[in-house]
Amino acid sequence: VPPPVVPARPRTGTAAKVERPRLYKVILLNDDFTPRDFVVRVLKAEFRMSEDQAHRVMMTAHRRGVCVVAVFTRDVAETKAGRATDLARAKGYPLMFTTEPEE
Ligand code: NFA
Repeated sequence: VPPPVVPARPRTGTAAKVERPRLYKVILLNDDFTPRDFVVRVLKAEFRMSEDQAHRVMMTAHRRGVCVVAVFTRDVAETKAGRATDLARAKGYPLMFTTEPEE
């Protein structure tokens, strides 16, 4: 009969290092056409913001050109930015959300 297979005891000092996934910012871009109320509605629907938070983010982008909406893993950031941009496109507005890596 073959000898039993005994798993090797993990060596000390070689524990696998766990790295945090890189995070991506979702960025709201200002434009001259999308109504303020619609921007607020999209922020509330796609990013689960309160009326207050959504209004502040919208006004920051309106005044400064861009505003960071939130940070997520890459997949979630790209999905949310795409869905939010698509909601606007469906109404004929040029509203745009982009993503970029942190740091
Ligand atoms: N600038 C747009 C307006 O005056 C509002 C807006 C804010 C659009 C933030 C896009 C992003 N109607």
